[in-house]
Amino acid sequence: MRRSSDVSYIALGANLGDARAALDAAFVALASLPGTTLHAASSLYRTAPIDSSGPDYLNAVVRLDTRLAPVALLAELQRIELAHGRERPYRNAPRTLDLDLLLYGRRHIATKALNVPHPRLQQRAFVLLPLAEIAPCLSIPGLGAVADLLPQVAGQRIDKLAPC
Ligand code: PH2
Ligand code: MG
Ligand code: MG
Repeated sequence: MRRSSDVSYIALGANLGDARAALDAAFVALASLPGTTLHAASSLYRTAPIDSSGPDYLNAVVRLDTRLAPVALLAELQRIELAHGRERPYRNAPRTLDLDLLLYGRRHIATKALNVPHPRLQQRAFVLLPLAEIAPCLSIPGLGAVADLLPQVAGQRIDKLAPC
């Protein structure tokens, strides 16, 4: 495990089964990762599927401060997805749980397994709104201020859920 901590942001999404239970369990699983602190969690958002199908999604974003290297963190995200019955029958299929590594510090990573910043981040209200909620002053490497990206996704349906 690496010694110093890095700030990473993870997008959570689900639209099959009990999506709220899956996201609640994922918050706990992420907070329990080795060398990792859950620093902030956004509200839950109900969102229209984008380039996907099935029921509305529930989405959220968390900030993790982690000593895990990016590839180790990705492996942990995939392990949690699998523990929640994630299947991949086709691209963007409805899913029980999706955990996407959006940002890892100010790193640019382009490998077969991992692309950071997430390549479609700026096209998606279900990512940008929860991200802006927990990191309103964030500057995204290569894209600039998160607040400046919001107008581009203003047409997408997204509703913040009440906390209880
Ligand atoms: N995830 C996708 C594709 N489309 N749409 C919504 N609303 N929420 C998602 O999490 C989502 C999506 C691919 O991961
Ligand atoms: Mg995704
Ligand atoms: Mg994914």
